[in-house]
Amino acid sequence: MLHGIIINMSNIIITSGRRYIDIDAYASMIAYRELLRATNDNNIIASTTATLNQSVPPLILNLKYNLDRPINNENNKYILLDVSNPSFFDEQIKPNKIIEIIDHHTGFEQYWDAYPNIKTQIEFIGSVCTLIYEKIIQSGHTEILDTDLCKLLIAAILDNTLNLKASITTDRDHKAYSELLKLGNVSEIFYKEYFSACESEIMKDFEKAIKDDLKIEKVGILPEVIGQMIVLNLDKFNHEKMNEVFADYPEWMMNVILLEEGKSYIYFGGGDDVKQRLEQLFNKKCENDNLLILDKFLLRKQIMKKARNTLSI
Ligand SMILES: [Mn+2]
Repeated sequence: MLHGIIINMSNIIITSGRRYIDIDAYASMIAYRELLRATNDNNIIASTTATLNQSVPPLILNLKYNLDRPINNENNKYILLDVSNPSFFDEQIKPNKIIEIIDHHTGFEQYWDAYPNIKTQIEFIGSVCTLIYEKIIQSGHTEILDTDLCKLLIAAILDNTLNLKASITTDRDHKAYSELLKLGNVSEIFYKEYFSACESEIMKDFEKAIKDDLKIEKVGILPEVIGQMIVLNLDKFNHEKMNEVFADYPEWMMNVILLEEGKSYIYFGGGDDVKQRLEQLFNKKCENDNLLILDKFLLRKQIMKKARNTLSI
């Protein structure tokens, strides 16, 4: 008898992207770990070597579920979530030890077709957490969906679909969201709590948050410098500080997405010329000399795409 000695057991490491990961990666890694622990005898670990970004505020870190420490072992097998582009994999992974990939970023489906031994699910959907939720339901292990695990999954769906208002949001995301609210007995205003917590993190260093995320690129008739910030509403937004960040740029715009209203507030600088160009691009009159409001929000990448397409006409 070999009591206490574990034979033929692997560590299965659930991980995600490198450098920075968001709430979708964080929550899906934890929830998938809980599912595999309920269905599998291996040692299941959810770990990252990346930094958690502002979408994982203390509100989330204080829930009862957390990530594990990375374990280095030759026999580790790896599952990758929320990433399928091999250039972005967590640095701890060994490429020949990958057993499964689940992602919602498209583009690498064919690449993975060449590796039939790796189980791959890549679907264009709002959040990887929606896919994990569906796996939990299909497995019949709904008992693992307690309030805290539901909150993790809900927060990820809210973040990745921008309060379920982004165009990438599917019916499956809506379904997962509403069922998770019920299963976890989570309040319908949890979205406010979650987004406010993220905003508080951003507002700790408002200027840095804008500067670190600037796109400086000449696209069509857009100003060359474009910032973006996603907030619940304008309550904590500091217009003075925003103007300071852009003071040195002759032309700029800042896409402030208001999740509650579902609108983009496009602040800009650069005078009448920029004003006219933006009015032309969006086919909409400005509110005043520094603001244009879009009734349905657009992400910066969508605005840049629109400007590129307009250019080619
Ligand atoms: Mn994601």
